[in-house]
Amino acid sequence: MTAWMLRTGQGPAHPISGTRPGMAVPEGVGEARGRKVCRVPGVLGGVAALLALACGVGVAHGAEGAASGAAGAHGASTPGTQAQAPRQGGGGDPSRTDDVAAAGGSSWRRAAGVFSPPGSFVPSDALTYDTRLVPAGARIEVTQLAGPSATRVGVRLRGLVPRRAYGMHVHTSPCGADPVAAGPHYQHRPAATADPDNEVWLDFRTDEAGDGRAEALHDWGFREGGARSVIIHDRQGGAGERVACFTVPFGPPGPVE
Ligand SMILES: [Cu+2]
Repeated sequence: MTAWMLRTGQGPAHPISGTRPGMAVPEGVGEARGRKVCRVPGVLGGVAALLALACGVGVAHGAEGAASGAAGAHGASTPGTQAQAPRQGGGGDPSRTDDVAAAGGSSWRRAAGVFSPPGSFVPSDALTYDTRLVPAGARIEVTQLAGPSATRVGVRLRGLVPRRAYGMHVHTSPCGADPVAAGPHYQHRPAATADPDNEVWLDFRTDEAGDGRAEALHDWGFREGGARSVIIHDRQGGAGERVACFTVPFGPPGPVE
């Protein structure tokens, strides 16, 4: 069973949990508390509640603390924002957490998981096909902010090989034991150019601790059900061996259905 929940994550209290009904969520809360600021491009800005959600929740890493979400779910019912009811994710992965929220014409989603090889005793939606490059226990977090006319996808990874370049894209199908199960790259214009404008490329380089992050912004949104995973590759660019996969239910523009 996958839990869909809004949770506080680590660190300071959730910025929304202290907000009374009728109060607008102040922008820049994360900044005021000295945390890393969550930057939302202007084209996606203007939805204060979502911005606060993206800043306040999105900074959490990995799937730790999944049990802390129940209490936070109520605190997040900001006016104009709706937390989504629990929804079945993929495969009954106990290490997985998913969040989803909507405000106005925008939606925000987050999925986090812990990598393990296919066929592991504990099933996972985050599969590593090469444990030298993506060790078992490495973590991934994917966020999607979908506005009416733009989509931002962000990824954070922990526990990979330090100071190494990895390639990454959004793919069309859920992950499977076979790396090819995730299908080809998602393309905005099908059968068109394979480049970062028509596809979602999330190439990144890890730091000395083996952590990495990437972000992609497009002025288009995903087709419903058309984008279902991210694949990590052994090299950057448009191709490369598939070394890991995480099933992510990317959504179309607009409010969460
Ligand atoms: Cu790919």
